[in-house]
Amino acid sequence: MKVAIVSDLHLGYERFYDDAYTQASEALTKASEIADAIIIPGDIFDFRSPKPDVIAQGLNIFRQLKDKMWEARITKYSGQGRIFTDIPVIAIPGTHERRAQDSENAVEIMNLAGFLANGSEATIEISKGAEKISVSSLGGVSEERVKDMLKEYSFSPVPGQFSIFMLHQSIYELLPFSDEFICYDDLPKGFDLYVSGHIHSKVIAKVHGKPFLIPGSTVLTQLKDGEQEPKGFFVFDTQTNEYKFHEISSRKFMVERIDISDKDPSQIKMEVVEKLAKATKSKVQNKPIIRIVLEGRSNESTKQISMEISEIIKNETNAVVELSKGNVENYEMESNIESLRQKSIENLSIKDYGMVLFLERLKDNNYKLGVSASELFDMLTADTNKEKVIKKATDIVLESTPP
Ligand SMILES: [Mn+2]
Repeated sequence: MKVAIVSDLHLGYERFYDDAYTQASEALTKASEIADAIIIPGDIFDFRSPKPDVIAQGLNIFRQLKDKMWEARITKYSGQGRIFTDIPVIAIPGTHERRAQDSENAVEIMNLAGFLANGSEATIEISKGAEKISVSSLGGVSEERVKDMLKEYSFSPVPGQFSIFMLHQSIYELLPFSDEFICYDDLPKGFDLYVSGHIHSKVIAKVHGKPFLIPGSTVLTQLKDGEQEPKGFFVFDTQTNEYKFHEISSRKFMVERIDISDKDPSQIKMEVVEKLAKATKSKVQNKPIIRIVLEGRSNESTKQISMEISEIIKNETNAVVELSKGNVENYEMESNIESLRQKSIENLSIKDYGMVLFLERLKDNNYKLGVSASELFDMLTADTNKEKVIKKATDIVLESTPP
């Protein structure tokens, strides 16, 4: 059976709203043409409570999948919830969709509508002719709870079937900055394929000797170095154990680094002009995004240099250009661990980055209340009404903390 892995569609992502929709649509349509089944390891939506317009985008895309004549079908569901379709499209909620317990997430709404099967904390069997495969999944949970959840559900492969394990979590080997993150070794043993979302650039690794795949997001979100590679999805063939990455036509993103050390502004300006000319040489339908990163040390003030470059950027019509001078001030070599950590942080969304800072701050202050730190973070970011969330969080903290 051919299984497509499409992840982190981020429908509703404000900065590239149209890209998010068209690229998600292209990825899923292409996947449905090539594959017998589609699995989605989280973040279909960019928000925990997507607006009706964004839900409508989701319904539009998934309705087309529903209308396809699938030969493969879901033939068994083992889990606590219920599913309402037998089409082989299985998804789990990710970080961006995760909500406090007892409130419905958008993936469950799609499940209730029968547009996909919510695979969270369940094992789903898909059959095509005589071949049966199974997909076991843990929906995205807070990082403190993930180890307990894995223990609680003690996922195991289905004997005699090609078995896939799907999740949406930070993995320590890829994001080494919290002891709470699970390691590859913490994943349940015995599966034939491991699949995760959450990280927005492509990852190919091995877990317990078997392939571990993250396709990355279908839309540009963070404008970090790792997002320069083409977007797309994996298709895994369970018969041959081979897999292939299929590209989609995503907006191009380029990072151009310019070392400003010992150069005067006119030299730097010229380099910027040259880099932009080169980057926009081939004409494409969607204007590419180019991030110019200034590096090094200069005697000229960076403000002066930025001003000069801003002029060029304003006049560029073939691209969307961004200027970043983050590396100018602190150019000294950092320790290896610190630089690895910084690099990993670059792969996080703003929300996750906020959570990292929040967790670190709590740790520094010896936080030990009855509510886990990331649950507290979730509560505090659940609503835009500050007083309401603070009151609710205080109530829960006081209730659950032993005197
Ligand atoms: Mn994501």
